[in-house]
Amino acid sequence: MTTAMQAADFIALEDKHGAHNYHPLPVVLAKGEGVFVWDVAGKKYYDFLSAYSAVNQGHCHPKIVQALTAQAKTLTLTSRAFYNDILGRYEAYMTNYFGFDKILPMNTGAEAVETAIKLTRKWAYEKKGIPENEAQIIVCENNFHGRTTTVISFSNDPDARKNFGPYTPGFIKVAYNDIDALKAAFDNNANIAGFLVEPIQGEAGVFVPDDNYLSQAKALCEANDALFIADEVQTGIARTGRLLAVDHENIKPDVLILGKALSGGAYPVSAVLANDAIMMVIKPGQHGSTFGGNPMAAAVAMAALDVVKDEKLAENAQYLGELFRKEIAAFTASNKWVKEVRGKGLLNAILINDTEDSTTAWDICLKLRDNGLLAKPTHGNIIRFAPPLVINEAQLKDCIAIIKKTLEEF
Ligand code: IF1
Repeated sequence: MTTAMQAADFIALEDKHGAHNYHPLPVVLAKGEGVFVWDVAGKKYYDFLSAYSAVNQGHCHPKIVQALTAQAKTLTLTSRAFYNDILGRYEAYMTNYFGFDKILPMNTGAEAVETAIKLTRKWAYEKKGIPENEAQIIVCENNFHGRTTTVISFSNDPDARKNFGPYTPGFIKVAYNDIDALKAAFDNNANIAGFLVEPIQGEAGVFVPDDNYLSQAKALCEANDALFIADEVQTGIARTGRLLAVDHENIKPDVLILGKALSGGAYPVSAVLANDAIMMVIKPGQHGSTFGGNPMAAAVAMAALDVVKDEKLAENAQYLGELFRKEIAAFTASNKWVKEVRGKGLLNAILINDTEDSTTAWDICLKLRDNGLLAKPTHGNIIRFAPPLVINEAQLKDCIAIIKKTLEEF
């Protein structure tokens, strides 16, 4: 009789047979439901990472699982060589839901970012008249937009880019949340095609820009005939308390990038949305993907977005996010480990009172795990807190108590 495999056995398998491109928190998960996950020993945890904001609708949401399994038994993939009976419906659903003329469906967030870059460049050459191969896209310092070679070409994180060169040219970096820096970039460069920005910088450590930064940036793009490209892969789908983070400033991006919770974490689904004047520069055969817009993705994404509306996840994130920040902010006054809490909706982070290279944030996350809450540091001394948006007030208060208890005992 083989004894049940223990956590250490699963970790050993990954260590031996898997690339070491991650350093996971030592916990081995076996089940997820709503805001909870269970490890292989049956211990229950609150998931406060939500798979990097992909599981906004909660783990294994029945409506999403139902859509996934029904489609899986019917038609999983046709490729775009042929039409099928669900892609058009999905495209109509998405363009109506987000208010754009067209959607270009992809699979991962990085692929959608790459698609947005290609679209912006092609628009710049064919509509704006920028000389071919001269297009520049402005990006922000400390950005995170994915792991492909072009995307890491404009990263300033040494881990993300070192020894992956040569790098893709055509990007200008400006300080985040600095309108003067953005204006100077426009004034000092002729061939700006667009400005690619995260409405909140997630991986950098949940940096929320000043009110009106995004609307001023959008105005600068308009004044310079450049595209405002919003990467809402992490901040979108109700995470920050509105359907999109840009909705807090009531601005409409020229190009919208979605991923992660677009599928509720049940399947890789991403998308780029834009109006015809931009999207129609891409002609048949000029861009694509084997799985882009596949029937599974279409079925899952429509169910996942229904859940966002039906269960009022944005409103819930807005209300509980304010409660979370208020409680933790009050706590910082009496606890030496927490210097600051920041965020919007249920995308929050605490700044730990230690140096960037200390293991304190990691050690605190190990204690949080022992106390039944899973979270992970982003950079050095910052711990991100992002539970599924289906969390209720009682559960959130329970989690706040766990966080306070852990920090008091630390
Ligand atoms: C990792 C966090 C990082 C993203 C934004 C595009 C993508 C992401 C704003 C690419 C992906 C993931 C990637 C994952 C960790 C996680 C992450 F901030 F969300 F925690 F790294 F910044 N735009 N973010 O946040 O989407 O290709 O991954 O589907 O790579 O370690 P993807």
